[in-house]
Amino acid sequence: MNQDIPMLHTPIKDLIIASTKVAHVQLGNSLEHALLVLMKSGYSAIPVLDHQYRLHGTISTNQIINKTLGLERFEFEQMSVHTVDEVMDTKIPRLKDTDRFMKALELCINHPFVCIEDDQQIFAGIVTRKSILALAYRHFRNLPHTSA
Ligand code: 4BW
Repeated sequence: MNQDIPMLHTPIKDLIIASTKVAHVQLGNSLEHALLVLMKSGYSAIPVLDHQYRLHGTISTNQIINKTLGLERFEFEQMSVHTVDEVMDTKIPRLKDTDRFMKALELCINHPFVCIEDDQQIFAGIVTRKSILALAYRHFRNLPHTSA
């Protein structure tokens, strides 16, 4: 039955935001630097890469702020002491651009974006919930109307 739905055959390649356009931080960067990148890019979470562009995890504003939470105040000075390696989320879903669209669709239920990597674990970009929803919307909009 799935064979009848053209949307499901969309190559993941067609949905990728290329790595060059994705804001990211590197292993070893301070939390202060990561927060700056997050605030300047406007995104709430971004990938963490190493110098070879391999994907290690993602980091969010929330994780950084939580790390600075003291008993009675935010200890913002901690942001220059700690690095992204200490707080990043390493248990993240990953896709290859050869994976099926259904896999991306399923992962985007619980993740606002999913990172794409190649066979050498080199980061290739992201697929966002927005691009998946836009594709689904175009598909449903073009379906013939049924009378109620
Ligand atoms: O700066 C922004 N520009 C645009 N065009 N849209 C934005 C921006 N910031 C937020 N948005 C919108 C998008 O619709 O708000 C949604 C939630 O953003 P988020 O999660 O919580 O920062 C955005 O939805 P989306 O495009 O489906 O993106 C889902 C998530 O993917 C974002 C962010 O964590 C990540 N992301 C998207 N584009 C990115 C990126 N991370 C780094 N670089 C990019 N270019």
